[in-house]
Amino acid sequence: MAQQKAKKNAASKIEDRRGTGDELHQQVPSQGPHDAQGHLTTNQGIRVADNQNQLKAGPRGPVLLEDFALREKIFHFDHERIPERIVHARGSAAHGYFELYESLADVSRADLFQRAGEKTPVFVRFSTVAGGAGSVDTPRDVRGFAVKFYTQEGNWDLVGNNIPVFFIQDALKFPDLIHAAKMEADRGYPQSATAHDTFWDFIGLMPEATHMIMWAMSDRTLPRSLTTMEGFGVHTFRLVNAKGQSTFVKFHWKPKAGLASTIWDEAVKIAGADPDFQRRDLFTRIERGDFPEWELGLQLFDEAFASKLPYDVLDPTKLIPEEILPIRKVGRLVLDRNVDNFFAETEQVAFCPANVVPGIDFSNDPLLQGRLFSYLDTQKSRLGTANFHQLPINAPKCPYANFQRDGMMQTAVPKGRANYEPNSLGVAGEAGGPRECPTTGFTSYAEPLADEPKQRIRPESFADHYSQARLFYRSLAAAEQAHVASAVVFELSKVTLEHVRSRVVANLVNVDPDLAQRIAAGLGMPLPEASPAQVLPIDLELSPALRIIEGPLEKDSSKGCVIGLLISDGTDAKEVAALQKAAQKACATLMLVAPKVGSVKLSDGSAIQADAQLAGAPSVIFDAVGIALSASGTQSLLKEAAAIQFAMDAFGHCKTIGASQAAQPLLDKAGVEPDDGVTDLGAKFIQQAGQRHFDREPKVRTLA
Ligand code: HDE
Repeated sequence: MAQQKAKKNAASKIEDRRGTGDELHQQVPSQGPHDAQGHLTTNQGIRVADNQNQLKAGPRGPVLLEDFALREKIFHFDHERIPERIVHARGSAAHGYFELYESLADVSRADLFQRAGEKTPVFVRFSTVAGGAGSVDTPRDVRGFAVKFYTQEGNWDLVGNNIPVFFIQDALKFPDLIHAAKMEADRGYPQSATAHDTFWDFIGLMPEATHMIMWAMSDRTLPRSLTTMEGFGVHTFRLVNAKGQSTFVKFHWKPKAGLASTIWDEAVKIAGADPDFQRRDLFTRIERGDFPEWELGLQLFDEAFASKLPYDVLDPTKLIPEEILPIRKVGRLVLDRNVDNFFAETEQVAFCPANVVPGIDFSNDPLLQGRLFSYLDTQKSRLGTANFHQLPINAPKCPYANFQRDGMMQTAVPKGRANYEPNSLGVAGEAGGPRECPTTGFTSYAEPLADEPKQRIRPESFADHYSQARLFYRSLAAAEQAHVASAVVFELSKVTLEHVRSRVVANLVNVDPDLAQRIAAGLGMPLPEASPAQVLPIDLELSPALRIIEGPLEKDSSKGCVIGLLISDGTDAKEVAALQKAAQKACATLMLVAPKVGSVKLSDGSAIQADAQLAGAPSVIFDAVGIALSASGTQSLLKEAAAIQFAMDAFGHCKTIGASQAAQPLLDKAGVEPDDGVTDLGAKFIQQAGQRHFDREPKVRTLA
């Protein structure tokens, strides 16, 4: 009786909340592997008696067609896959919240920007662009940084990247860019790599891509962790306040953990050691309570400011340096909950730049305008129905209601006769369905439009393709410039067509003749003449804020670092305990690496379990490495290539290395030379764990 009553209550609750996002969450049936009593059932709710054997005519006889449990199970399995995203297929995501520092009512009426201290739930998906869903995490590639804010006035999606500019100025060129970048049409390779003919052929013919190419060839496309990269909205957007006044805005995400990247050789080795390196890193960080955090920064400006800049703010290949327009930090984004189900959330989430809330609006950036069409369109193809907004991860968390009806996979059960508006079927106390809200609804900013002819034309203000490429390159630290030059040499060395190489280098002469010369020398080719530039580049004031190395956000603390400590039988027990304590104090994670995981006998006779086996935990997966070996431990590991490589790679990747005195022969064999980043296992080791020692780099590799 009580049970019946509870059931009835639940049913009427659902009815009361009809039309709200919450209700849709509740309507999605539980997809656990069993019913409420813990029984395994079919999708029709029929309890399954045997999940090990098909129904057969006798123990060795043929399988019977009537075995509905078998057919249902295999049928569903056969259809488990959906098309992957055409770009950004490989992604990792988490839940969290955005917390506002101060009211932004002066510039925006958006509800999430009104009350200091208020938290808005978010879902964030990071991605690579070119590779398929099963590709590796660390190719040289742009990273997507997409944030869905579930605000009280509907969903706002800020679908950005970790680079503040883009390859092209006009959305019409996007399919060409992506076709050129992805695996080549006839041969199906290379996957998730831009180092091939078709990509560079396209780039050489599209000088507008040059600024983005500088970023793509820099350390920005090799983030160490998804948590150590910036995010950018890229386009200029608008904020609109309650008085209808508009302010232009550029959105920035600044990582609290600082900026850190890998070295190319390291990224390549990580891809082999752990293809899921960044996905695992994000997941385990959140599991252990080390919640990734970014601050939301705004660059706010008006038409008058924009008109004084020597470039167009509607051109997505341009940025506004922080030194010229400071960033106002207005809130923080914290990721504190992992997904429960990768497919239901990370895979089925659908971001769309057209999802804006009242108080946030678009600009006329022609790339943004094209994006406004593309996302909904591709998602219909990917998720199979126009009702994908009903999926729990996509549904707003505020009430929503309209007269859109039916369609494939409709999960809502709208009631009543009226499915159109206006209608006059409402009875007393009931409205006959939802109605427009002229005051609180979304209204587009009433931008006055110029009286100009309809035409296909690129504005002259978009014509300078080189000045900002030069600004970026020249603003970098010397080590980063060397990385850019070497990256271009690497990529163009994979290009088999000589005219393609030559055209790219000719474009780069316009950026910086010295850079072009370094690249030409690295390729063993003569320096070509500069390609004809539509507009000759100018020297803009440099922006040191664009650097990672020696830049304002360069990671230098050990917080959040993962340190690998190589131990073996005989390792000093006190040293291990002291390092564990120091790492904990520094909010770093110390992972013990040993030849055998099960049990390592320390100097005091105690036994300890390692976290990873040496062969499966090369130093590339750690931010810094320690080598805590006894004399006998060192002797036995001198014959172990993985142990030598452990130290050699840490040195080659400019990481901090701490080592016991007894481990010296191993360091010698690995070619580790003394420098500032090579220490004993004392306090300095843990303190320096987050630092890279780029002064060392010329000793370990020839850079262009
Ligand atoms: Fe996207 N982009 N894009 N893009 N984009 C997609 O939408 C597109 C661009 C970005 O984690 C697709 O659902 C066009 C810039 C991210 O699910 C698709 C143009 C920026 C994600 C699409 C651009 C982005 C996407 C593929 C040029 C940074 C992944 C799957 C006009 C500001 C979101 C999908 C996620 C995904 C189209 C350019 C960011 C095809 C036409 C610029 C982070 O609709």
